[in-house]
Amino acid sequence: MNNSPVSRALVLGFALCSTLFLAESAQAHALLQSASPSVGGSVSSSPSSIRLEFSEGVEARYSHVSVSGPGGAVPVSGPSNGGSKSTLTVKVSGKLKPGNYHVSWSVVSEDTHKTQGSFNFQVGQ
Ligand SMILES: [Cu+2]
Repeated sequence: MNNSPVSRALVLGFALCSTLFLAESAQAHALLQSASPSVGGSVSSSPSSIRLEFSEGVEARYSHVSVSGPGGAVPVSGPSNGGSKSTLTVKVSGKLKPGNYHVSWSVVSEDTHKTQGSFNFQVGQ
């Protein structure tokens, strides 16, 4: 049995970290709930905007949404909170030609936590 002060300190440190980690993961973070166009889905024609719905309120001014497609980066304006604090919308400038598009988002939720992710959607068949 190793019962030295050092090993006890290590055990205490580990227990403290575990507790903090559990407390942290129990808190709500803004996760993507749904999107329009839908995650992994396809739309028949170019969308005029892209809407992301999160699990909690997000700060539009500290959040970023970027879109890229067959022609490279897609010019978008926003994001802004559309309708509710948990929704972010970007307006698409111009028309998206058929192909695969990639949406990357990073948001700061109302509890100041940062989360990020990405998804794809398709325009055309
Ligand atoms: Cu959080």
